[in-house]
Amino acid sequence: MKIKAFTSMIATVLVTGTILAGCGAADKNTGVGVASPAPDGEQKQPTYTFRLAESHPADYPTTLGDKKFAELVNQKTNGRIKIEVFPSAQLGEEKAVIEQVQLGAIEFTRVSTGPLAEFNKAFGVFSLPYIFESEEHEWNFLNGPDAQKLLEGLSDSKFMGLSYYDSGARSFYTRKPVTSIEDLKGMKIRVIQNKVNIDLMQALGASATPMPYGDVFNALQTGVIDGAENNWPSFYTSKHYEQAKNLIVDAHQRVPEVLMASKVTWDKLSDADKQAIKEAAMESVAYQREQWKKFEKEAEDKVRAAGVTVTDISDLKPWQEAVKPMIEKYRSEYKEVLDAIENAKNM
Ligand code: GTR
Repeated sequence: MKIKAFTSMIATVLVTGTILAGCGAADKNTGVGVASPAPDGEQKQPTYTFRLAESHPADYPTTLGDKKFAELVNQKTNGRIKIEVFPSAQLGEEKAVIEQVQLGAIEFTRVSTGPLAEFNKAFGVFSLPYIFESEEHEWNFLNGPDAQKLLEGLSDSKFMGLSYYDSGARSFYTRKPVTSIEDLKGMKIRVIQNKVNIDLMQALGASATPMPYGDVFNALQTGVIDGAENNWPSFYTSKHYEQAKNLIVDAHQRVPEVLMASKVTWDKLSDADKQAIKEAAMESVAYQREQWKKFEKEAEDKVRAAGVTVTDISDLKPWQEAVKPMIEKYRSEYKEVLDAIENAKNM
């Protein structure tokens, strides 16, 4: 009797193991599990383990946002959906990750709207310079219906846009001092690869050198580039400030981050699970923004304490004038969104 029970237990384990192994193999690329039959013959709700790719270190504000999101998803699905956050570009550089997400090989990611613009042109609008006056202006827009529409439009590119995260403002940092727009002329500046950034550098008289984020430190060290641009937290955690010790705070772009899922993964989920994930993403935003505020200041203090020369610009006009023609060039393409951004100024 005992032996029989033991044998049937082994059989159950083997069968279950085979089902799980089988579905693991079949769905390896999407990580989507398959409902395993409950003992009474009813279908149990499926359990999933998904991966979320993040390029920043484990304690960076976007990563903390990702983790909060994962925690909320887990809570809302009673532990059925587990999202493992892989920080520090363990799953690849941003562009490669976005391609993998498009294919469904990686299920979730947090990326900048900078590289995303190469996959969904509408997101190029965020790379246009000086279109937001402040954090408040940017978030008035991001919390409004037009920014939401942009997220929804990601489904045309095989993504499911879930929420925006804060990314502050980007400014230039260089090996040699830059104190005015003239000093930038002829300099090789690393940019996130997208069409708008290339035009932006041209408008400022610099030469755009697109390359992955992870290559920038070496490129600065060896002099392949003269400078780059980013926000305080990235300038600090990437250690770029050790190689480019001059920062000019022109705050040319506010390029938000996006939390998104693969459409391949998304389409396999139940409506209830989709809802739980959407809610978790939206609820994680306040936490991410709090973390951002704290760390932005901390990063600035650390960089200043390390001896970086920080130049503030008293008059942004020459910078804004220089880029006017390029903004005009894009006006018809981004008309509706640019109008909405303009309107968000006075909300
Ligand atoms: C950071 C952003 C990253 C990455 C990086 C870059 O601000 O958070 O996702 O896009 O900039 O410059 O490549």
